[in-house]
Order: sequence, then structure tokens, then C-alpha cells
Amino acid sequence: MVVASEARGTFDFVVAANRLPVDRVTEADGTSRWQASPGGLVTAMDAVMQGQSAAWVGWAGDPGEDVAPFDRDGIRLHPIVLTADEVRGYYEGFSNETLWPLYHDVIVPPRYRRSWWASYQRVNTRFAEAIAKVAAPGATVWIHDYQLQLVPALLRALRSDLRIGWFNHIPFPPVELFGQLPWRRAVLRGLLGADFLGFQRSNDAANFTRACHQLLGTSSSGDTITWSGAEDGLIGAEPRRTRTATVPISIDFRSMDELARTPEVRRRAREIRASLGNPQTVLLGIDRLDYTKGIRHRLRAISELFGDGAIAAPEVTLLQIATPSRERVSAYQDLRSQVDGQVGRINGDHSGIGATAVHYLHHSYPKEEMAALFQAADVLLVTPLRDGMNLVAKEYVASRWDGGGALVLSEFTGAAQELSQAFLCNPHDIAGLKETILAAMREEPASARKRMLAMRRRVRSHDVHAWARHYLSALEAAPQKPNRR
Ligand code: GDG
Repeated sequence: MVVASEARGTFDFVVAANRLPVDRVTEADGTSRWQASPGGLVTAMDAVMQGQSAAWVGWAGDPGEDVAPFDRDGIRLHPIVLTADEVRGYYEGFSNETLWPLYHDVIVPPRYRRSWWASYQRVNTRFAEAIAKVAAPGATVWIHDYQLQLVPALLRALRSDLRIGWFNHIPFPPVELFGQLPWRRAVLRGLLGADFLGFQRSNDAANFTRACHQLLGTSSSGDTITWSGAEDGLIGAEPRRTRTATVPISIDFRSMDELARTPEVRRRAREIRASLGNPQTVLLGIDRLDYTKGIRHRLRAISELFGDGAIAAPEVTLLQIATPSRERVSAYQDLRSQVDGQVGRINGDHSGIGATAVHYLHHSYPKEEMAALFQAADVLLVTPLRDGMNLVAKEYVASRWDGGGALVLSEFTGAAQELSQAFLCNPHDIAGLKETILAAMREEPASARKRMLAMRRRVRSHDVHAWARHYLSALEAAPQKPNRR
């Protein structure tokens, strides 16, 4: 399909993500309104979109809801409508039950269903058509994440005048795993429609380049992949070049730091410790309840530490916040019962009256409460089995303006590449994980402070605004490397 030039839009910068940056909230009286959804991506995009003629294309979050485009804070929001079947097929099915586990080291088995793939293709096409309609001639388009991997090529077919970038928030798996996907070539071809592909870690970019080489026969020089299409039977197709690079995402350091310094947050942090009985050591975990986050491995290590007598309540307690997530997907329901069971067993075996071993909360909290929890914790446990980046680790560091606290961080997170002063661990090695937790608890305050300050310097200088600027300059320059600034 060719979009006639008069059908082209007027927006010079277009962001496309699975979700719009707003959620629909229904009030008690039945009326509804849009509320900004919190999150780093929204903050980062907001900073780069302000002052530009910008649009955001994404799903409004409810099935079947046909909402006309609307303006908010100077940005045009363009809702994509999904039917209930598409929510099941494209979103819960292909995105969350096929791609998510496949891209996270098959921690649970991915499910390959042809009807979900058909739905994914259909919805990706709808996104590409919507972007083609709103983007001005020569506009820059930034597509986000694994839900939209076919959009770059679909969009290029409609609008070859656009500058197209994609960023992967999650890992890109080694070809030995990626190769399981029945539609692996179509996904790679979809991504190669972009001028620039950004990844969290250099290994993710390398995995992608290897997959293209092995499965499509592309060639590459440095970080640029060349694909003539002839390898794929596309006779006469123009060779295309796509550049890949590592652009690790970050957080809004300043706003987290400022929030954590407010008297309200500091008071609340003291209150949290007091309501836990002022223990010597508060261990904290905050994660979406997701099997990638290593919550079961963490609880296993904690359970053994209590069992060994290395730690005891009430002097030491674990506060585990698990934010509800993807509750309609069966692997997440299974995880919830496993975690519920583990916590129950630990508390049954190791708690006493007024001495709770594990405080487990299955809720989500406002940002202020998160900052207070970070302030209240002596050790944050971040133990994913695989995680693209892990922003919680960076938020903890940004909250510790006092230089206090220690971070236990899995080697299998993107954050571990940057936060080398953390107590790094392999969560599969339960004995090693136990030792690392004890080492973090027992670290001398002066050297713990040195580690924390070094991590703060890193996150402060590599914040989410720097990330967005870096990404956009690479996209503008692609397929060349951007000039050093
Ligand atoms: C994906 C990748 C990558 C969590 N609970 C609450 C809450 N949160 C916020 C955290 C943090 C965010 O959600 C979670 O980000 P993570 O990075 O830890 O993990 P994913 O959700 O899996 O994100 C990941 C990320 O994309 C960005 O590229 O780092 O690797 O998997 O900001 O603070 N926020 C509030 N209440 C909660 O209860 N307010």
C-alpha cells in the first residue's frame, strides 16, 4: 500500500510503543479520565518530545475501545484499537507467552501458536499504518520494544522517507534459542527495516547480528549490517544497511534523588523501619511478580540463611514487594502460588510472635513510598535470572543520597555492566548468593559508602535524558556512527 502524500501527517517526531503514556481511570461516578502512567520511558520521551511537533502511537489499554486521537501536554496521542481476541493473541499470547520467555533464556517454555502469530502480524500492521498516517515527510520515528518488531519493515514499505529507529528494552537471545521461533526470519526482516537498532547490552546487539548472519545470510562490518534481500530471494532489491549499538536505558536520577531527600520520604522511611520493629538489617526486594526476576531463588537463599542460623528475625527481616503483573497468563499464576507457598513456609519455620522473617506484599505503591522503602533498606536484593536492564537497581542507587545501603545485583541484568561496585551474584548458585547477601550485610560502612557513591556517579552522569539524547543522535546519524559530542 502506498500512502498518498496528502494523507501524510504533520508530526516530525513519532514514538510508537505498545501502550500510550496514559491510562484510562474510571471514577466512582462512572466517568472516566486519562491519567499519566508513571515510568521512566514516559519521562524520557516527554523531555525529548516537548517543543517538537510530536505524536505517540500506542494501545489505550482496554479491548475494543475506539478512541479518537487527542492532545495532551502538547503531544498528539494516537490510540490503536485492539479487539479482545487481539489482546489475547498479539499481547498476552505472542508478546508475553512466546517472545517474553524466548528472549529471557526460556526460563519457562515459550508457546508457539500460529493464531497468535497471525494476530501479532495484524496488530503490527495496524501500528505501521497509523504511524505512516501521522508522520510528516522525513520525520523521525522511534519504535519501542519486542511487541513491535515487525513495524520497522512494514513502515518502511509504506514510507521510505522516514528515519526509523527501534529500541529493545529486553534482552535479545542467542541464536541457539532465537532459532526456535517458527517465524524467526520474518522477525529479523521486520527489524532490519530500521535505520538504527538500539540494545541494552553489547551481547544483545551481537546476538542479533549473529542471528541475521546465520538465518538471513547478511554481512556485517563493525556494527553495521548489510542486507541485499537477494539472500532472501528478493531479486533486485536495494541493499539496505542497518546500524546496531548499545544504548543502555537509565532513570531520571535527579527527580529520584530529590524525592528521596524530601522530609516526607525521610519521615516515612523511619516509620517503615519502626513498624518492622527497628531491625538491625532490613533486606528489600521490589519486583514485578515475574519469573525472570529470580524471586524464588532469592527466597530459597533467604530461607537457608534463616535455617542455618546465619540470620534471625527480628534482627534481620526481608521485605518483599511483588507488584501484580500479567495475572491472566498461567505461568504468572503458577509463580504466584509458588512464591506464596515459599513465603508461608519460611514464616512458618522461622518467624516468631513479633519477629516476622519475611514481610510479603503483593501490591503496587506510589513513587514516594518506593523512595521511602529504598531509604529504609540496608540491602536491596536484585536477583533476576535474566533482565534487559533492571531500573529498580538504579532507582535504589539514586535514592541513597546519604551514601547508605548496599546493592546485591545479579550478573544477568543489564545494570550489572554499569554498576560493577555492586555485590554481584549468580542467582543460580544458592551457596554463592547466600555468601554475597551476608557480605553485603557485613560490609564496613566506609567501604559500602565508597561503592554507593561510585554507583551514584555513574547513574547521575548516565541518566535517562542522556540515554534519549544518545539514542536520537545515533538514529539521526545512522547508518554512520554519530559524531562524538
Ligand atoms: C523492562 C525490562 C528494563 C515496580 N513496582 C512498582 C513500580 N515499579 C517500577 C519500578 C521501575 C519499573 O517499574 C520496573 O522496571 P524494571 O527495569 O525493574 O523491570 P521491567 O518492568 O521488567 O522493565 C527491564 C525496563 O523495561 C526498561 O527498559 O530495565 O529489564 O524487563 O521503574 O520502579 N513503580 C511504582 N510502584 C510499584 O509498586 N510506582
